[in-house]
Amino acid sequence: AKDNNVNTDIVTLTRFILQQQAATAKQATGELTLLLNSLQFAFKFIAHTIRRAELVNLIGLAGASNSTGDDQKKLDVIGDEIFINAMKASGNVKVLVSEEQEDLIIFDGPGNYAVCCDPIDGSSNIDAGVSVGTIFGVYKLLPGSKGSIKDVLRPGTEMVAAGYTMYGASAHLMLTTGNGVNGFTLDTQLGEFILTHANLKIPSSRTIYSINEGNAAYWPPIIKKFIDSLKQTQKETGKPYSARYIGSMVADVHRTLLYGGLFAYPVKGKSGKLRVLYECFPMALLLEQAGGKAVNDEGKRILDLSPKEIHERSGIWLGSKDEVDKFLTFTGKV
Ligand code: AHM
Ligand code: MG
Repeated sequence: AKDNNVNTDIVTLTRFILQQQAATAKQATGELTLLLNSLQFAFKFIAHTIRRAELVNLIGLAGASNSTGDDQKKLDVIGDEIFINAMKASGNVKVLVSEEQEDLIIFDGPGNYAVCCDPIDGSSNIDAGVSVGTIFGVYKLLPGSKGSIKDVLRPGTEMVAAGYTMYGASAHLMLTTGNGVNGFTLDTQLGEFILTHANLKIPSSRTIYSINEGNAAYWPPIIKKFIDSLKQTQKETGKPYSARYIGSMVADVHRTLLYGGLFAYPVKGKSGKLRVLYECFPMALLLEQAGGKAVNDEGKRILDLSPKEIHERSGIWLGSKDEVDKFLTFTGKV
C-alpha cells in the first residue's frame, strides 16, 4: 500500500550467501555457506550476551552477589565458549585458533575449514559501553590435511573469508569472501543480518588518523615525524588531520572503512600489539577488498606475511589507499 512503505524483499545474510554460492558454482560446495551460517549464529549469541551482560554488571541481575560483576564469568570467556561451541557444532570446522586459547584446537569429526578468531576484541572497553567486536578469518584446510597448525600458519592471501562483527548501537557484520566487502546489520526483531552496505568501497583519502599517541616515545623517529606531519596544515585541505582513536580495533577500523582515513598500531619496543592471524589478516583482507591498503611498519603488505606462530603480532598501517601511500612515501618504503 502507498502509505505503508515497507521493503518486503530484503536481502538477508543467508539469502546473500546462497546467491553468491550460486553465482560462483565452480568452487562452491555449500560447506562455506554452512560455516557462515554457524558464524552468524555465534555473532547473534555474542551480541545478545553482551547486551545482557552490561545490564547484569550494572544492576546485579540474575543472582550476582555484587554489582561489580565479580561472580560473573568474564565476557571474553563467555564469548570464547560461544564461539568454540558454535564452530564445533557446525561440523565444518576442523581447526580453531582463538585469542583466548593458548593452543590451537583440533576438533574430532569432519570439517574442511580452519577458523582464526578474536571472540571479543577490545573487551577492556565493555564497561564503558564502547563498541567491541568479533574478528575472524577462514582458511580451507591444505590438500590432504586432517587438521594441523600448518592449516593456519599461512599468508593472509590464502584466506577464503574474513570479517568482523561490531557490537555497537546495532550489530554490524562486515564480510568478504574475496569478492568485495558487504555489510550487514542485525535486525534483532527478525533475528537476521540484513544487507545494508552492498559492495562497500573505502574513500580513497580522508584526513583522519587513528593511533594511540601515548606510545609515541616507543616509536622510531621516522614514525614520530610522520605523525607530526599530519598535524601540520595540509596543502590539499588547508587544515591538519583530525585525530580519532577509540581503542577498540573493530570500532576504529569500522569508522575507517566507512569514512576513510588511516589506522595504525606500529611496533612499540620489540613487537606490535595486534595479532596477525585474527586481527591484522582479517582487517587487511577487508580493507583491500574495499579498495584500501594494509601494510606493516616496513611497508610490506600485511596479507603477504607468513606467521611462524599462531599468536604472532605485527605492526600495522591500514586504511584509504592514498593515506597508506602517504605513510609509505614519507617513510621511504616505496
Ligand atoms: P585485546 O585483544 O586485548 O582486546 O587488545 C586489542 C585492542 C584492539 O582492539 C585495539 O586496537 C588495541 O588493543 C588498543 O590498544 P591500546 O589500548 O594499547 O591503544
Ligand atoms: Mg584482540
